[in-house]
Amino acid sequence: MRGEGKKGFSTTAVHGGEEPCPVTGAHAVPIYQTSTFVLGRELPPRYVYTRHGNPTQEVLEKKVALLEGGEAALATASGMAAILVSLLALVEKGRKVGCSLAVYGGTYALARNLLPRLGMEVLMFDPRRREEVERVLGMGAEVLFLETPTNPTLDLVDLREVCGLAGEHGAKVVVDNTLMTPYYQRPLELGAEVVVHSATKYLCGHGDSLGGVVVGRRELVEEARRMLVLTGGAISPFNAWLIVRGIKTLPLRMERHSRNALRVAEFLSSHPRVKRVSYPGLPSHPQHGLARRQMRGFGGMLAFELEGGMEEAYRMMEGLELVKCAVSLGDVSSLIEHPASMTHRSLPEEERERIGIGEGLMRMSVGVEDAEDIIGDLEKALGALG
Ligand code: LCS
Repeated sequence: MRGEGKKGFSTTAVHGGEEPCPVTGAHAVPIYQTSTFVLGRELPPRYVYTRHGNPTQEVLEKKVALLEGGEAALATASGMAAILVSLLALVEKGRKVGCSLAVYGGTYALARNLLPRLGMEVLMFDPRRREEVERVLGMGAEVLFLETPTNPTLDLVDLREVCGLAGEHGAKVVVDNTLMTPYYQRPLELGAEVVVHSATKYLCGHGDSLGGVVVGRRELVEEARRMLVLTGGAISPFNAWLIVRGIKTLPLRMERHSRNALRVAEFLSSHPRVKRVSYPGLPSHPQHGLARRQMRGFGGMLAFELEGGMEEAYRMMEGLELVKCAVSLGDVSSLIEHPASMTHRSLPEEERERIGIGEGLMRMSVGVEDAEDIIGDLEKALGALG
């Protein structure tokens, strides 16, 4: 990860894309909380209007581009905006795009309901199965969109294999790297064309702002920027600043999230009320070998299944005190949710079942609290199920 003349990841997380303010010498990044910029004779002007670009947004863009190892990046108002403009930049009207079934429910709904209205032909597929990847490529998909690990089931997609197959067909792969972050996984190095993020999650890290990022080659990012200017998904300078601040501690937080998640996964695996635990860091995960090759750590997300279905899932969540029932993830606080009725309710039941989202499945974003306290809370709530 350390190239000629390049700094290490943690140094880049703290300093990348930043320089002292040339006017005041301020060391911390200034928040340019302005919608517009006074114009002179300079053509083209450096900044015009915050929907087109803003110096605080630019720091976030440069930092994430460096961390992902991409040429350029675009900051957006949310992860959904990042996904939309990256696909608008890559897929022409009438062309085909393959979208993984195993993605965040909002992404699924975007692919099913909005992209076809914009003239794209969407082919849903399961990227964990080689024959399905070959099927959609054979049908003419020019772009494949996927997440790994998948949300909420924490299955993995072999990025080298899928990007290799796509390359043989002249197709490009867009990877949503929200769950792992560039600290643990760098898809561009494995052959992806574009990386997108919901920066709302681990990049921000504190659950207090929405944001997104698109990373890739400069021309592609500039085309995504043109799409963003037209669709209006600019990030507010204050949210960009919160995410810049969050990224400074990304390596520290990811290590703690990961360590805590492994302990929680081990605890849940040994609990009699729990049928199955999915965490890439557990040797029992069917793709643990791939996880070790493809990722530098295992992250803070896990999924587990209760014997008693939805009723038991809700009873368990009601018994928790420290761990909060909420959607979203990547927060310093531990969060838990029920995908079938919350994040993934937009999927038809048969598609939910196909990708492993049963009525008893719970998704947990393990926070950075003391592991003993998180486990104590889970133990009490599971114990109360009787
Ligand atoms: N990609 C992934 C992997 C996500 O988990 C989410 C949101 C998005 C993109 C969209 O990002 P946003 O626009 O919200 O910044 N995931 C959520 C979740 O799991 N629960 O609530 C939101």
